[in-house]
Amino acid sequence: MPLKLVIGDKNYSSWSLRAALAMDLTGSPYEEIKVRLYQPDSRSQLLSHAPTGKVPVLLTEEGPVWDSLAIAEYLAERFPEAHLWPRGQYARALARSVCAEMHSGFMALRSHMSMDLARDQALAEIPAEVQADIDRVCRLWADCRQRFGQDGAFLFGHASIADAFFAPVAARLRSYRVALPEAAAAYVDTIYQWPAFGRWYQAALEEVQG
Ligand SMILES: N[C@@H](CCC(=O)N[C@@H](CS)C(=O)NCC(=O)O)C(=O)O
Repeated sequence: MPLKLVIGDKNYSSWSLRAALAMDLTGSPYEEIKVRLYQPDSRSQLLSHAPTGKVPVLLTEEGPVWDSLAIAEYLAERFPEAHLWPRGQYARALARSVCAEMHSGFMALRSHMSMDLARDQALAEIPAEVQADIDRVCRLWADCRQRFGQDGAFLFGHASIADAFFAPVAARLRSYRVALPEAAAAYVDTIYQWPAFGRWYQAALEEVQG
């Protein structure tokens, strides 16, 4: 039985995108089950897959795994040869630190600039707390790239779970037309050139166009 990934709307569900990118990094085929969010039956459909009633959920032979971070860790363990985390103990620890920071932080950025891949419009004004989150993201990206990015254009050189976690942020910065330092703008380009992201992005645009 292939793994099944339960996701939400591709245009809006940033946590689903993270899990899908991590899944893609494994190179293993999987089945996608999409639950449209914000519909009258969304809640009951979501609850049929996992007790949290949220996406993403990974359906394994042994049962569901929910929450993007747990899914990423499960995939990294199940497909060790795919190196979903970077090589090197400290590189992995730093990658886990920035993923955890993303998972539990950047509240202002997340609430004022919710993911909307089809959007191409700046906010009228960027609140100070959002700008602080943006500045932190740019610093964090620069630090990872400077320390571990020599072998490629991703945060730790090759694409890893850290890029899966920050791809939705890159997408927000582009779709809300945020002015960025050169290195951060280059990283946003890297994400848009990532084939797995590109496929999700195209599907999101088609989803919104109906
Ligand atoms: N911490 C969770 C967050 C999951 C989450 O909030 N998912 C949203 C969509 S991106 C959701 O399922 N919303 C539906 C709802 O709350 O009813 C994770 O990392 O997977």
